[in-house]
Amino acid sequence: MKFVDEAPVFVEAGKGGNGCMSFRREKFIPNGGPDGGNGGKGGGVYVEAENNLNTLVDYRYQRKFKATNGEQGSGANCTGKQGEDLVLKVPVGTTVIDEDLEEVICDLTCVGQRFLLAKGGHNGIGNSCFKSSTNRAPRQFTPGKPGEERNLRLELKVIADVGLLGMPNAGKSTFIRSVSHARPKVADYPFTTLVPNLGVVSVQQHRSFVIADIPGLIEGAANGAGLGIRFLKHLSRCRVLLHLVDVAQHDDAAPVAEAKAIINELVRFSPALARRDRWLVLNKVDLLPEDGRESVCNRIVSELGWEGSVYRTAAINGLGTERLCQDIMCFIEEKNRQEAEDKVLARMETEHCARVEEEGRIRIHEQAEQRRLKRRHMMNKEVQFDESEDHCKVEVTCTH
Ligand SMILES: Nc1nc2c(ncn2[C@@H]2O[C@H](COP(=O)(O)OP(=O)(O)OP(=O)(O)O)[C@@H](O)[C@H]2O)c(=O)[nH]1
Ligand SMILES: [Mg+2]
Repeated sequence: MKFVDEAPVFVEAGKGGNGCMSFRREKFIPNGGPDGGNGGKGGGVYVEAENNLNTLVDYRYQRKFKATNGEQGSGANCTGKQGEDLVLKVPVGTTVIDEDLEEVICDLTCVGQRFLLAKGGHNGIGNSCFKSSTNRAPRQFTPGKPGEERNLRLELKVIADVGLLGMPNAGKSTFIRSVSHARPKVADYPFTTLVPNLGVVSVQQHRSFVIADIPGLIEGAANGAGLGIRFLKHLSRCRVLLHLVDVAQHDDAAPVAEAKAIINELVRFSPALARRDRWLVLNKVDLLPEDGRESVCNRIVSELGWEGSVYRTAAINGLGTERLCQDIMCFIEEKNRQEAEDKVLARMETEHCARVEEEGRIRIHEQAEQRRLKRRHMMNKEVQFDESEDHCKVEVTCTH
């Protein structure tokens, strides 16, 4: 199935049904009086988080969603039928943004959460509601009101506790395969992974966390190189990031240079994301000679000036991965405990996530804008080129 993590949609709630103007007309009942019923309310548009959805692929082709209108009221004081609500089912982790106001409307973080996106129009009032002692035969009635309309953008962020970060071929997918039951493709060429993959790591019974493998980053990703930086948004809610570095490369300087490039891209994407807890994972140590392993790893750490946690792993055979997973589990549990006890901390964490998302959104938007300008520039160039070709042809025909 195609992984779609962004979709623009247009939602329109149903219009309220008109009120009815009618008078009771029956044999032997003179002056039956007004009996026009009210219209039905228009249906609203809701969004709801569903458990067994993983992508926004359902919103890729259908972009317009309209709830049904309320029906018109009728005689004999009959109220029109209400419009049916429309519920857009989305995966957990979806954020709904108002495109026109650039405002987050809601964030669906658990199954079953539901939000109203567009309110159905009010129903019109029938003439029987206007009767009074002084107005016994009212001819007034009101029309139904139109439903709300909104231009929205659905954005999905996979919900994971741990995010993998690194250059293509660093061994991210191999790592997730070795610690979970996820089976992303692994190959020795760059950009094997094109969409995020999730895996559940079970450390013990009832102790597990979710890990996300995202496509590799390269230098210049913030300017659109490789697959760009848009997948970094999936790391915005992770508790900890694992920065995987391939330590066994032909060029001794490459691991440090690549790690610096990744940090640079991370900062350019979102300084708040760069401040998240990040652990350095020196992968592929099995390819280093056993006696020189320690010194190579130490050199990389010191050249990077890394002060946080460092792990040495060989994802291909599971060397060092178990201890790393144990430490991650303890770290996540400790963070959860602290946040449960300290509400201020929990609020700061939520605000931090929101900041990462906001910064990321701005960056992705800028990148999309740059791409659009570039494309327009190229098209203009092509048109100019075509025109100059036509001139040449004309000149040739003239000389003949
Ligand atoms: N020897 C050795 N090879 C590894 C290790 N980890 C990964 N590899 C190999 O490195 C290559 C790339 O691994 P992947 O897991 O696809 O790398 P990735 O980071 O997911 O790459 P992209 O999906 O392209 O971003 C594969 O040929 C793996 O077999 C390791 O610990 N030791
Ligand atoms: Mg991969």
